[in-house]
Amino acid sequence: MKLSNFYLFTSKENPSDAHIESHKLMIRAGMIRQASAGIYNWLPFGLLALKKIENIIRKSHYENNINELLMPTIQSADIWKKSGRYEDYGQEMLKFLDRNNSELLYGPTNEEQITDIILKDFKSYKNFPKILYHFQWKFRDELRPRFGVMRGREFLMKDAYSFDVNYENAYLSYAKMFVLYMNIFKSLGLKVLPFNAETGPIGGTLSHEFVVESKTGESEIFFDKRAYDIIYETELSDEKKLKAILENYGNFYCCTLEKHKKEKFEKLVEKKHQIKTRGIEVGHIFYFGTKYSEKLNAKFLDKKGNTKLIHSGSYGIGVSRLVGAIIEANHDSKGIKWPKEVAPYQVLLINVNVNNRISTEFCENFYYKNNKFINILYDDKDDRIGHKLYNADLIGIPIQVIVGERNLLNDNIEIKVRDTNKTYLINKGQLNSFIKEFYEF
Ligand code: 5CA
Repeated sequence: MKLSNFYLFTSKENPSDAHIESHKLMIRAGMIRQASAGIYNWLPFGLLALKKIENIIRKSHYENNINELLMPTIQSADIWKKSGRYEDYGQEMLKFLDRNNSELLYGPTNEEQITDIILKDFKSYKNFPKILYHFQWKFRDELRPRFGVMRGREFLMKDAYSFDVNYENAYLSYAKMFVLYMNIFKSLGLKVLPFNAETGPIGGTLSHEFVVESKTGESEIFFDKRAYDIIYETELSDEKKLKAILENYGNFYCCTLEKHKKEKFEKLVEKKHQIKTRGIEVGHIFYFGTKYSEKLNAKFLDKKGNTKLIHSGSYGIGVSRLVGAIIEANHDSKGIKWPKEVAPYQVLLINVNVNNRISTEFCENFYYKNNKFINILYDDKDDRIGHKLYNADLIGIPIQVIVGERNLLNDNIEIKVRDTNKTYLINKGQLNSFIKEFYEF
């Protein structure tokens, strides 16, 4: 993309209503703009980041035989009345009538909707196990929407739902999603810990929250820092290992405020390993057994021909919140530092002076030759170099390639790696291999 074509409007001013760095930077880097309280327009740069994250998540589901579908944003009140949550969910649910006076709602989550889909299809134990998921915008009329996309009223969630014939198998699906989610967060370049958590309005008996440490996070967390040493990588088909990971993880104290017991924490965890801090919840998973299948009558025939209730769990990732969380964990005073895994562009090619024939010729040539293979944002605008470099640090593309006549006359090019803020002068012939090495492709 040429910057002259890109719809990118950055700003130097810190928005007065933004209190955390990720919110300020998302506004200043032209990623989002508020439409109304807790509701945002995703401008092209923001949307690129969101889609990048979405696609990384999608890929790992695809590789593990997990089905993507798409349920609507608008749901019928009928299924929520059956589950009992139409009243229980409270004021966070946005309810309205259509022209025929049918009661509708903007989905805050999808346990009822997905159960209503699968109960028409699952007949026999042979149909199990299955996991389905979608990416969909949710609406929750939060009392205090704040921190930009961190706590929005409208937000993008990736929610998955598992279906099994009994507790043992459902536990396995839960362990599979637990490990899958830890792997996904790692591939997004994020350091995440799972915490024992309350089940809240979703219900159920088993639940974990996935949290990124951050002083500005909304959750209070208490944990044994050795929990970071657990390795979660395993084949998701290896049932024994999956269960072992979930159980082994339980060896370390990791609790959110709701589950935290001060005496237990101090007794079980040596002082030097104790961490009390705050964090951002980027995912939350639940095992709720037959809670919804009972209410909505979702059954199947077992091997002996007996009618049984389906066992389920649900697994959410806050996709739009992740954009904020990634920036919260990766920035400095100048701007964003995208981890290479999720960067909306891989390279920012900066033409120091667009009126200079030598630098322009090099840039155009490099851009047209490589744009198909490397994701390049090409700053071809007629701006002062100071302004270009200021913007480059603000939008945080991992590699800045700075092309000016003076260096080119010595066959050199300047590169700045945004993560370390280190600059390198390299021979122009080595540019491609520098980029390839950096991204390991
Ligand atoms: N149905 C279950 C799991 S699929 C569910 O709704 N879980 S949840 O309520 O915990 O939400 C899942 C994730 O969505 C949270 O971990 C969080 O990352 C994100 N999320 C929840 N509320 C908001 C919000 N108001 N703004 C942004 N993200 C949110």
